[in-house]
Amino acid sequence: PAATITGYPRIGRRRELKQALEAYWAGRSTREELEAAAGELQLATYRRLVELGLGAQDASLPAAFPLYDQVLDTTVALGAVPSRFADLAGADGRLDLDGSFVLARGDAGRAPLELTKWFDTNYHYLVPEIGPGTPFTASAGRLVADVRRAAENGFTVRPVLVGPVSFLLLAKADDDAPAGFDPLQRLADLLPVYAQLLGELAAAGAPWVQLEEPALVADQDVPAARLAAAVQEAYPALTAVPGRPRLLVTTSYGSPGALLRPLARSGVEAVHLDLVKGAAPAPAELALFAGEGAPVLVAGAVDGRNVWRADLAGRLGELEDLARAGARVAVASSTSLFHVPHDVAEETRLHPLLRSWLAFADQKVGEIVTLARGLAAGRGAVADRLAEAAAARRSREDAPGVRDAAVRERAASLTSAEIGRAPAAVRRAAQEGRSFTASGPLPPLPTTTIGSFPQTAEVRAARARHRAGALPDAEYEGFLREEIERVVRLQEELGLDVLVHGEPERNDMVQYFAEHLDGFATTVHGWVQSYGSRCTRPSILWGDVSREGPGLRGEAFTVPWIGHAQSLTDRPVKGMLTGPVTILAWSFVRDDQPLEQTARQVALALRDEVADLEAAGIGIIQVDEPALRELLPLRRADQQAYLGWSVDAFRLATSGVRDETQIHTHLCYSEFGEVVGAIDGLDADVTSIEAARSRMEVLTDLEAAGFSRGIGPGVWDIHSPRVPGQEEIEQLLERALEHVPARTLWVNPDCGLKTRGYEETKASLEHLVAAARTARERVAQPA
Ligand code: THG
Ligand code: ZN
Repeated sequence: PAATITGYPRIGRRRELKQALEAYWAGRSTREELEAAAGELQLATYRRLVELGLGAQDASLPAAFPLYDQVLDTTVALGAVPSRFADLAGADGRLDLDGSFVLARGDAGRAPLELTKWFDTNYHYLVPEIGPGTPFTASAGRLVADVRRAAENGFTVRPVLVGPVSFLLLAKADDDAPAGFDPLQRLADLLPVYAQLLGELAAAGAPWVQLEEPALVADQDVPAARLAAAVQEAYPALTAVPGRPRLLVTTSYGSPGALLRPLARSGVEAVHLDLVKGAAPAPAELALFAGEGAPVLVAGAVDGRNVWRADLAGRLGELEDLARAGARVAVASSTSLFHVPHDVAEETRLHPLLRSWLAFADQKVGEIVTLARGLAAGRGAVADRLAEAAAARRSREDAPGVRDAAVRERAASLTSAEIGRAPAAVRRAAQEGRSFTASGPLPPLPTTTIGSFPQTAEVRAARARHRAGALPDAEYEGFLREEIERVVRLQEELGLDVLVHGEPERNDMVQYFAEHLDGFATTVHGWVQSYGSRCTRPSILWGDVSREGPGLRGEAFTVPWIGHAQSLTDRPVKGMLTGPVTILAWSFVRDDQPLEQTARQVALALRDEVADLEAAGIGIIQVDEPALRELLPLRRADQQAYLGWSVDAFRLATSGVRDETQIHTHLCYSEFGEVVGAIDGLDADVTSIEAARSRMEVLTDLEAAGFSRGIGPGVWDIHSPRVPGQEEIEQLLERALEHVPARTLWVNPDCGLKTRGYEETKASLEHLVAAARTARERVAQPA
């Protein structure tokens, strides 16, 4: 195909897949109804893509419709059933749809597969668990059914699987595996299963199959030579399969570097490169795509991860260069388009000028088709499209708000004094024993929560009614104030030491900030899958950021809620903000300046909010950075620079306060080991982290790094509805005290309580407070 995409949003323009899945899980629909809804969504997608210009019969349509997750689907297709789920497999060793949902969601006795971030994105995949004895059984049923359904409706499609090398690199060793086992050791066992799948797909009428190998663009724990050997083992073996379909191997999210050569020389018919995140191929790499028998270079020229219209003329120039060097070139998206929403035409409430700058999935397909036509038929054939795209980009350059002189001046005139606080020890002396409020100083091992309290159906309904105009501002505000009061009283009853207001006014920890800062826009239908049926609506950061925009007047927007909570109680209420890096990570960010510069602007706006909270008498302020690890570059060589600016942005946001004001931060979803130095560099007085599930293992890393600030390792895993017992929490605290001195240990859950119910929240927090009291008595005993 001359034009293709490597994937498309699966959730549906109106989140039809989410509704169908959740109805099925809730027992409100049958499996047949779920399958019918999913099948209809597939056909609607093909029809739409053909309408947008992709070929109906040349295998340019990817058949990539996982109901939950693409890695899970490959796990199922390979019959790689983890040992702890072995009973779910049929006599033929295969998992059916319900079995796959148990892997995804767990059941009464079993935790689901672990969810982990997919490369440097906000998508989470289900981690395969592979041991020396994990069975592999080709299970092509769903893939074949998808190919046939498409064919019956006139579409020749290209099935998609995670490729064998990435599948094993994305997996973890299962619980039964011996120490030192690494899933890549199973490559030779896996290849015959892929071979069989390829054969069955060819027989079903698929002329091409897409194998995704994104793990090749990231530095791995596995040595580079071993990776190269794995590629050299896998792909020649697959291309030797008789009667196989043609193979397209994709390498999204970066550059495969030295692994490109063995891949391109393996006999596969096409290799996809990400030309947005990755570098343009060097001449020696380009040569791999020239001449008899060379693969097609599927050029990922249109950004699959961001929402800006492409510079079509510039991109076409690059494609022409590739073709001139002798490569056979097809045009594609840089990654699957499932990282962006369906269609910008749905966003009728966006400012028309901003809307004219944007391309969501459907617009991007149009761009790809235009580039392919321009490449084949010459620029003249697409001159009007190129001109339109150029005009949109020019209008962005000098539109009001994109560059704000005051914001730029402020960011440019920053001095290093503005990102530093007094030494941590000086601050600790000022904070220890301080009476933050009339209730007196904090006890040792103070208890607190991460910030959000359960978002009940009532809270969500009130927000929805307010948004729809059915609940007047004053009534909505009154409702929120009552909700805050309820949450404050509950925390007082539970005996927590540092309270929170519970965040009932916030829909999402980023979107809420985007709605209150200048330079951001939010969407109505711009849902993007985060995991399974869960979605977020990333905000669009399009201009210079400040609190000073029209309608904002520079006013603090969190102080009214947090200040209200503080007015209700003698105990200290912790102010809650989302940090600059997380705001960037979970938004679509402008692409016309370095991320570092955008981070600084967001940090300055937050710095103003921090100052206002402090001035309003809030003595403890938490700035969350759960996504700090997420943006960590996939190549080690790039990581230091990122950690430098991201840590600076956090410090810029938080360092404007007095010594006695205590700054907290919260991190989660992380393999902390890689960013321990950065956690220390944030220079927060207290850091709460996810730790319950790993039974405090992360403390070993922090201890080894010499971390000496306040630390709150989570003692309640809030990702599960299970209520931890008091004794269990006491044991976790005892373990924590082996690594952390009592004077710096805090007691808190793993994460916010937004997704929990009140019943388990009350019970768990009762146990947490009681366990902290017991531990406190123990550490108070003179040694
Ligand atoms: N906000 C944003 N990104 C995130 C998280 C977040 N990324 C990481 C992590 N948290 C992802 N987790 C979730 C958890 C729950 C939901 C989405 C992502 C969720 N979404 C609702 C749904 O799909 O039904 C919609 C929420 C809404 O109405 O706004 O439950 O916290 N940005
Ligand atoms: Zn968290």
